Amino acid sequence: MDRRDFSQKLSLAAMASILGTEIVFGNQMPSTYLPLGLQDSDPFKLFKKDGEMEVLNNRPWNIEAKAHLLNDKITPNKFMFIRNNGKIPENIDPSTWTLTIDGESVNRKKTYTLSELKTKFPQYTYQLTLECGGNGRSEFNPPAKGNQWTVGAVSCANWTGVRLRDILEDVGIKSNAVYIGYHAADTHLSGDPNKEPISRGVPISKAMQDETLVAFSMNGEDIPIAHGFPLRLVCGGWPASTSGKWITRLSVRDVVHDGAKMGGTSYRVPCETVAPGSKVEDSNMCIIESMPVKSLITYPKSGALLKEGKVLKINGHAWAGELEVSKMEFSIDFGSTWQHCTLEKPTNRLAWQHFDTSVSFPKKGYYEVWARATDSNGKSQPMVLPGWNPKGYLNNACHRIAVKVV
Ligand SMILES: Nc1nc2c(c(=O)[nH]1)N[C@H]1C(S)=C(S)[C@@H](COP(=O)(O)O)O[C@H]1N2
Ligand SMILES: [Mo]
Repeated sequence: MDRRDFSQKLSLAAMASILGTEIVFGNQMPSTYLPLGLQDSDPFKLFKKDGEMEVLNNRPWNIEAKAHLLNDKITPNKFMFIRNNGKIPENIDPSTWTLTIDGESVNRKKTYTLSELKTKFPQYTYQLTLECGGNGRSEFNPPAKGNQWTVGAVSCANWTGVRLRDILEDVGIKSNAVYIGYHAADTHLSGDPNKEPISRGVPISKAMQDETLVAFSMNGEDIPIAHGFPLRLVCGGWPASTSGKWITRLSVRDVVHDGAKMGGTSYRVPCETVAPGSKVEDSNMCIIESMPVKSLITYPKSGALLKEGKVLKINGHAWAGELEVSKMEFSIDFGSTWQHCTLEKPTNRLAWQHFDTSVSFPKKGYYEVWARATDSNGKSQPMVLPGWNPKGYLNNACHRIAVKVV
């Protein structure tokens, strides 16, 4: 999308809100004109994103990748989706940034500066898959409200930081700890300083895993602003909403954390399958934990043309939440028969795995290549939409690309 498309998607009111003031004479402004004062808000420049990324929403910023943009084994910033619930904090000063550990289940609350965190604890780097719980939402029917993610709300970057476990052990936590909840510096869209846009967390068992990091760098550099600079929680394999950005406080709770977007239909799905469109009792909703098995063909782009008699090399990634992917297959006959792909081991636990293969086609014509991953418990991706849920989470249906043999 170029700047012209971007300006066409913005209403006068939206432009005024970004500028922070009314555009006097705005009704005289040509409809496709982008005011100079807004040019810094060009999200591609602002966040250093590739021009092919898709802006789903500008208030708050939500930007997704396309399948073919995710071809790198390690996702670079320019292709990393952005999912914000509120306004990105402004005027971040890392030299005064602190992280406080508090809550019912700490012995004593403790505050660390950024440099204390960096020097006091050993540092680790892991490649971690972060997928938004709502990735794939656009396919549900009846449709679910929210960003209409297609397939691109997933990333797998290298994250460097300290283990949350090491921090919690340094603070001292009580045996009644059940959950941790994050609090962050982003602000609510309403402007109400007493409201948090999001405050989620994970059970203490996930918090204590080796790979659960309080991270300060991504792909060897400071975390980009949009992705949580200067400090973020990273809980690979779980809905990325648990990976709090811009964190200032972590509460060790003696109950399941009850922060913003922990209840209702937020990041929760019916505990048992329900008919599409059903109303579900609050008590029958369960918090999403490990993400389901999924895969993405990142090469070639859907719509590829191939000369008759040639083989098509395809490749992509597969991931399975807390589990490993144990098998990767493809089909060219709409799922009637499946053939194996070559599948690599993950770099570390919770990193996506790469697959590739060569596909032969019997004759000229239109085909679809469908990809299906199976996790280490033997569960495979569904060929069509999985269970409907009110907010459209957890769509792990097989990814498919169109191919024409000419
Ligand atoms: N503080 C804060 N952390 C947050 C969010 C947010 O809005 N504010 N969004 C969450 C959600 S829903 C997702 S999917 C991931 C997105 O991470 P990314 O923008 O770095 O890709 O961040 C999570 N952490
Ligand atoms: Mo998300």
